[in-house]
Amino acid sequence: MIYLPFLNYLYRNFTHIALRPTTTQMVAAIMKHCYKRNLAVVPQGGNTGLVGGGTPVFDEIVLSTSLMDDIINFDPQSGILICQAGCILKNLQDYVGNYGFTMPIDLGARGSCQIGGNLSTNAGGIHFVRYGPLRRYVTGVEVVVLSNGVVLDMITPQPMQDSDFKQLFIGAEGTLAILTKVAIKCVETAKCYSAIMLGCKTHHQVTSVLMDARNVLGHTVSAIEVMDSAAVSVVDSKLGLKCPLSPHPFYALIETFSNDEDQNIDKLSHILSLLENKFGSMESAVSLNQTQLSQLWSVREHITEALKRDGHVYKFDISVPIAKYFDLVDVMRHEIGSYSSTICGFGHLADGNLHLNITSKQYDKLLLNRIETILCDWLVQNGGSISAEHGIGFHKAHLMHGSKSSNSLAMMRSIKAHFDPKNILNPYKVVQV
Ligand code: FAD
Ligand code: 2HG
Ligand code: ZN
Repeated sequence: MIYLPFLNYLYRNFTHIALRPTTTQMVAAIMKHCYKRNLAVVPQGGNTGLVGGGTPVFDEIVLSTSLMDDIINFDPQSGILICQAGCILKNLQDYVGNYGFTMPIDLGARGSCQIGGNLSTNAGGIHFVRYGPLRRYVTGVEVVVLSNGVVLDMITPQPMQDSDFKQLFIGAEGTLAILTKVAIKCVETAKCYSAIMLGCKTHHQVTSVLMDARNVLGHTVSAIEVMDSAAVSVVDSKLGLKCPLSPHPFYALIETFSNDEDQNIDKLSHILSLLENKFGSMESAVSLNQTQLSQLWSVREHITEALKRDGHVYKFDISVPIAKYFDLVDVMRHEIGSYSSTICGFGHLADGNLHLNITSKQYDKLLLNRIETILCDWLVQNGGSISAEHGIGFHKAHLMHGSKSSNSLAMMRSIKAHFDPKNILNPYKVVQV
């Protein structure tokens, strides 16, 4: 019996069988067998997903792509990378980096998550503000194994215009097919990366940072991240990592990359002076080299890990109007502050993507119900969606009706029934059939 890490309070989360094929043909053979015998399968990449999409709920077989990690081809002229779905993102970043290219996605789980998992969740990440959705870079191509074992090879030597239906499988969270190979257009690497961290006192200051950063940096902006003091404190208390700035209610982190380091620093300093003209002096720290850049990112990138050590984590990844970015965090503190340990907000401000995390000593079903009710009411009243970048998986499936019309849900179910008529591919996830 193989035990799988993560999320073990909510469902069984172990499997009797985990299979680790190395080729598309092996995946096809497994799916043919499972289709014949009505055996349910969970596709699993790096298992870093945060909505319970890649873990079994009852007795599903885990099909892991962790041994499907061959880089098949990289063309430095087109920037197109073709690889198996189990390649770890960081390995791909390093590989194409040798040719002066970068992957059009980056996220904290880069050292474990796989490109197949990134595409299946259509992951966002810290550079979304710069590159936009990952699906945009998938060049008309991939190999997909359907639930009955049929292989669809949509990898062509030259990228085609969108004449196929590959986009259906991107963001499908393993419910329609298993991605076995992908082809992605990489982007050219800029030479210099710089960042500034700013201590902010109010919500209004935080949103002003966003506007000024966008105006000054234009297309050279690569990240606009924020976190509140509760997020920073938990990283300090659980991991001993200190924030470079003194305590503030909020912190903003702006990153830029271009080919001119002096210009980067000048622009970051200009943002600071614009803000200081409006709000008076602000505490800040600017990175002048790679080590300092990593230090500025360190607290932000360790929040997820720190929260895991703070008890049971109720994790919400929502899209909200930017003007109300932190409002829901305040509402939660007011409504359930005395029943929880930590309530914090952080995330990708420029994308209106808030990570609301709440912890309590142990899993409490009543508390979860209360949080979900407050959250859904707030989203209805203020506009927003229950999922921004992590997907729906198992955790959010019962909340889908709040964000999608019944017609949309019916259409999703009929697409699912078409590709997976026996409902053996990642059942219980995304849409309830
Ligand atoms: P898994 O967790 O293994 O699976 C995720 C889903 O994809 C499951 O539904 C699974 O069934 C399906 N799947 C996996 N591989 C395949 C395949 N080959 N074919 C079909 N289906 C498949 N997400 C963001 O969007 N932005 C972030 O900034 C971000 N930061 C993170 C930081 C940390 C520290 C952590 C732990 C997670 C973060 N995530 C973030 C969550 C994110 O979804 C994942 O890290 C990543 O995209 C999932 O990849 P994975 O290989 O681990 O997939
Ligand atoms: C991030 O942006 C990830 O760091 C994880 O999306 C967010 O843990 C979370 O809630
Ligand atoms: Zn995120």
